[in-house]
Amino acid sequence: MGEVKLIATKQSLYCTRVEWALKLKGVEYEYIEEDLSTKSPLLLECNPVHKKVPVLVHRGQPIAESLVILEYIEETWKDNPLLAEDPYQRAMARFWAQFVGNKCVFGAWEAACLAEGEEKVNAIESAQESLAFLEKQIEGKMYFGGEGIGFLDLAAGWIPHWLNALEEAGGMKLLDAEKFPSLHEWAQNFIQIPLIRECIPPRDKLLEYFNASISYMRSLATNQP
Ligand SMILES: N[C@@H](CCC(=O)N[C@@H](CS)C(=O)NCC(=O)O)C(=O)O
Repeated sequence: MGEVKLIATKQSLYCTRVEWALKLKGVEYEYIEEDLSTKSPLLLECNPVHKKVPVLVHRGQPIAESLVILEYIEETWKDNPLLAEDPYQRAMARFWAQFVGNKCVFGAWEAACLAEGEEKVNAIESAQESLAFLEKQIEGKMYFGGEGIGFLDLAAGWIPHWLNALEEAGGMKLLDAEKFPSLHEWAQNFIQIPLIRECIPPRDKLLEYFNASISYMRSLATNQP
């Protein structure tokens, strides 16, 4: 299928979901670590619109945006399908994957960045409302994809590792095992899978990154006129 390159950073949940997909499909690829503090000419050339990682380059053609890349991988390498045959189920997997990015990731980030207070309590409540929707999706199932890891599992795969570190850095608990028993169990199982574990960044590095980012965001809020 030709040459595959992944421009990425190790700590990015968006990049890791792409690495997971490539590994699940058994696709060989060259990993190119990007330094986001000094973006490389390669990244700027491959993703001039957003200037973000991940970018997958297949046979010299760049593809950006992690969910778009997942779909490309799914359409290009047919082994170990990530999406069901049924169009409705495919549509639902895409819908919830977008929801994870738009509501769950951003909701958790917003709650983490707020210092203690009423606003933080409200943000935590709102982020948990989003997680409650995911809880409904995973109830009674081993994976969001059913019997095996699917599209939505990869999109939600940041929960066990990234969210866990973000909770510590942000001084909050979102994935409460009692409130979200099925999601909690899925997270515990998902992160134990060797192929999944293989790609995750060290927790201490993630925590360091979150602590620094949260301190910065809180300092901006404090210094607002
Ligand atoms: N919606 C994008 C988000 C990608 C993203 O936010 N990447 C971050 C790293 S986690 C990035 O490249 N940030 C650099 C920047 O914002 O300048 C996706 O799903 O791929």
